[in-house]
Amino acid sequence: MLLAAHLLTRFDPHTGTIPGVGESVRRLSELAGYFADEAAYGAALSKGDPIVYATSGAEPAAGAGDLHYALARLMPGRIGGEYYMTKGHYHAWRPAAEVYVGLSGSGAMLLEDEAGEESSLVPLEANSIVYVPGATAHRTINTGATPLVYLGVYPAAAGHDYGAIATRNFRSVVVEVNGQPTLLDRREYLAALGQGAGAYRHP
Ligand code: PAN
Ligand code: ZN
Repeated sequence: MLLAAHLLTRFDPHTGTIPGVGESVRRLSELAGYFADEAAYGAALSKGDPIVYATSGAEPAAGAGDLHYALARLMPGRIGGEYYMTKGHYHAWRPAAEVYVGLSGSGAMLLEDEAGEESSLVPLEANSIVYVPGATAHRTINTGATPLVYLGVYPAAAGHDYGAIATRNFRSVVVEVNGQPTLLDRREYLAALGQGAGAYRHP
């Protein structure tokens, strides 16, 4: 049955908001343990608890062939050298892929396979589409000076598994080096920060 109310959604591509739909907000305090530089994280939090990102989801239907989608607005900023980013996750149903469409701002997606052997940094900005294959951990990073706004579309059955990333994080970090977004091995970055490999929780 076609339910007209579910067929059309208008949104603001500069704010990533859907008029009349509430946002789910992630503040800096909810990202404890995600940023590599613990001293910089503590210092930033002592000054305030800003919104790092906000999402507005739509779940029109939940049948086997249905799709869900979410708009997100990721704010610009850094913790130490590391750019503001999302928590990142696998889909609970591992085969579920996702399509990301960049709407405004500029950033990148950090993608990692589950075996922990491959990391890719793929640009995400207006007029770009990133395909996230199944069984791939995905995190969005804002490398620009304005909010990064994007749309993600995924199977209704995907589900979100945050546990693996919350426990061991991504193997790579994206940090600003000489003004450029740079993909570095987490272990090496932690060593350079003087935090040692003890703070690196990937097996
Ligand atoms: C996106 C993400 C969004 C927020 O809609 O949910 O970027 O990131 P986290 O969920 O990692 O906090 C998506 O990938 N949905 O599947
Ligand atoms: Zn996802």
